[in-house]
Amino acid sequence: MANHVSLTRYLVEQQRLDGSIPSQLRLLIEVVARACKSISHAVNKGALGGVLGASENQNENIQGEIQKKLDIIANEVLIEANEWGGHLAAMASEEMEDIYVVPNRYPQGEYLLLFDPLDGSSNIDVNVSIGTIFSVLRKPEGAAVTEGDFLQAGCEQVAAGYCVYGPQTTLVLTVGHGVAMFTLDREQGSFVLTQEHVKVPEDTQEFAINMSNMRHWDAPTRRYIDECLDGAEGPRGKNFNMRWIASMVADVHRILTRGGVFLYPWDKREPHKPGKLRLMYEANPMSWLIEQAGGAATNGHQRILDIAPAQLHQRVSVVLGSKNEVERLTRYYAEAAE
Ligand code: P6P
Repeated sequence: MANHVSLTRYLVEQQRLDGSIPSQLRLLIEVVARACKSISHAVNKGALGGVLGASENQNENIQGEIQKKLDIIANEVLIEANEWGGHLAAMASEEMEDIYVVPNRYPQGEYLLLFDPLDGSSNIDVNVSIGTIFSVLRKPEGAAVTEGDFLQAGCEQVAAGYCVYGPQTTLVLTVGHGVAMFTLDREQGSFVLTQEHVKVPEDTQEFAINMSNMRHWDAPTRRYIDECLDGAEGPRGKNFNMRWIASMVADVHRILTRGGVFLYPWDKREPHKPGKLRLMYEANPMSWLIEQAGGAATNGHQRILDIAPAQLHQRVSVVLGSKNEVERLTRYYAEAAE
């Protein structure tokens, strides 16, 4: 079906297959895709668009990170694109402390949208790939939407994906029946299906981790990476390559494209934090994509999609990618706990 099939046609045909994409969800995904197209145009302008660098007042987001101009632009684009359509009840964003309830002047829908509007934003000013990550949940039955309605495990997602702004702008999506990739055709101004039934090889010789944190890691992570570095002469009997783009969207896209294992583990720098990455709008959508492509995703101890969230912006350790590597590291954690 990958012969210049548009995103809309793909979603309509998925709906025909098994009714898994009600019209409101199809509209939601199409609106998010159009917002990503706008973000892509803003990112591509770079210095010419006056959008590089930190935000005017250098304010920090809920994560304690200085917001970039493009962080704020991307967040506003997603809010403005999605608030009026009648498909959403509320939104949550890495860039906003509280949820954003659809204003009363617009119809309320049955879905909740969560996003990291521009992940990897430290790479914006050095022209390295960044991206938008999104996750869709159903709004629980009941009265007015609250933050508690968002606190659902990742296995409750009904759609998840990201848009990577790199040499190509590519939207990667799952609605629970595998992973499909759509490349932005700038001449047509639309996303075109360029790959479906994406598969992550179960084995790999490529790991992604920020090695500068090595002295802060716990024993299982240290054991796993040391064995990779020992190469063919070591217990793994094969050599490993390393990549670290410091942009989760770019690292995950590489893993979905050619395999690999991505690690952002707990470390001693901030021992009270379970990890750096955020569960609800980074780890959950990326973990579902990876599992839908035949990979695995844990926090070292349990399946990420089974984690019951306690807070909207809570963090989590992440090990995801080629199934056999994720299972090996998760086994090392279990052995260390014995
Ligand atoms: P570090 C980007 O800020 C991000 O949230 C992920 O996209 C990325 O994988 C990670 O943080 C990079 O973290 O500590 O290597 O800069």
